Amino acid sequence: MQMRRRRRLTAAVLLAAASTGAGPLAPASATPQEGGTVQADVDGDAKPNAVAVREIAPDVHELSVHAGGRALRATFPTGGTVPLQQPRAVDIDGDGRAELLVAHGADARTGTFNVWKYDPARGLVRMAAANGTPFDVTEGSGLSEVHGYSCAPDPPRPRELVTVNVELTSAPGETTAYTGTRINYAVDGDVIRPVFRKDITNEPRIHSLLITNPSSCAA
Ligand SMILES: [Ca+2]
Ligand SMILES: [Ca+2]
Repeated sequence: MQMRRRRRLTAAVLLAAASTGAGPLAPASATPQEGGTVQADVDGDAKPNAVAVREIAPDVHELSVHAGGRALRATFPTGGTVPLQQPRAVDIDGDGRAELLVAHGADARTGTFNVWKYDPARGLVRMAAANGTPFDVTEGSGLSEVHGYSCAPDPPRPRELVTVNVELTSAPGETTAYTGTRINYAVDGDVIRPVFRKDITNEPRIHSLLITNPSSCAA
């Protein structure tokens, strides 16, 4: 399991090194695959903006957003062959402007997403962790691991993104128990910073700390 985690972290580092963020269109493949278009208000004017993801090469996807009278595009590498998914419109800071969760990695049980936002001056911006690497959100569960996200309204504080990432730490034959973290994050410009961390140690799957509700992040 640790090996798997290291591979995932290594992939994230490689992705950060290889990524160019918003950039020119990559050469289109012969048969681009469409991931579907969703509507999200990325600029906060109460009118929907068209948002889409498509595959332009076997390991390159393109995010496109129509906003400010322009069609904005950003390409990004995926961690191998990643099935196309519709982008997810979320509002992780509660400011009325949608951020976009865009899948860039997947395995049998989990999907990994980057967070993008629209900036009127800069176009599409991929949000980063405090160390500058693209911020990842992982979702998916099996017996061996649980990953999820929520948003936590906590007045008077703004809405915060909450992630849960735990792994099975009980031995075979024992009651299943998980260990990992539940972390609250706040948006600070382009950076998603941790503001509260709760360690989870040998808790059952039904423990409230392991429960997430992605729909609570809806834009
Ligand atoms: Ca809009
Ligand atoms: Ca927002």
